[in-house]
Amino acid sequence: MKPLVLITPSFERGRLIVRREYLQALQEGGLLPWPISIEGIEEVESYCQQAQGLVLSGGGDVDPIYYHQQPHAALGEVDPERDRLDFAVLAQALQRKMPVLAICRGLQVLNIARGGTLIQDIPRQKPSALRHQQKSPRWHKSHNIDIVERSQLHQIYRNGTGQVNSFHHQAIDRLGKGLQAVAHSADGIVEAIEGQGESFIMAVQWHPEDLFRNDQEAKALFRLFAEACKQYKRCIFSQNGEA
Ligand SMILES: [Mn+2]
Repeated sequence: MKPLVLITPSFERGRLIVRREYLQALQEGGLLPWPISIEGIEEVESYCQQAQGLVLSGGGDVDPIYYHQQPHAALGEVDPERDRLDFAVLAQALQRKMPVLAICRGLQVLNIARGGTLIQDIPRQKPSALRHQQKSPRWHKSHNIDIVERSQLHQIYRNGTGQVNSFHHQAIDRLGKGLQAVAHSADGIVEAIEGQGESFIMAVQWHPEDLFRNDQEAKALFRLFAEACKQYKRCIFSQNGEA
């Protein structure tokens, strides 16, 4: 049985948007992706009961009210329904110690959920930073990252450095509780975080789903998440005495 993993979509004019690259990357990692809509918000607990992992996908900006700030002039598009869904499903997943893979916006949602804050617009609030909104194709790797040695991510990037794509104008400012920054770009922007507890919580500021076809590290990231989801399933079964 392949593990079912919930994935949050974006909402555009009455449609759910999940880019195919997410579904392909998760399927190739041995997982069955299961998009969850705002229509399921009352059922978030039931969805989580049946899932073995959660993917928070990319998307627009989180409403800064969630981290007690007023909107900066350069804040991008905000979708209150998406915010509500993402925080509701993440809270359930964390409570259940379900494996979480958070991508781009997802990393920011995770950080805020743990009490952290964001730089609302990198170019204006940190003018010396690199370009993090690349204007090259999504599969192109535009900047380097350095990976912290004692981290799960370092199991993938064994020589401590890597190259990633970059499509974000926001970034972590204050880190949330129970999280560790495990990768940075040369300008000091946080590019990946992990949970410090025993459950699998991995978040990256780049888009591995757009790289995985030609990038061994991106493939390995989805495999690592898939492995955590499989372990989570076994754990549930043994708790119920059904294993
Ligand atoms: Mn970046």
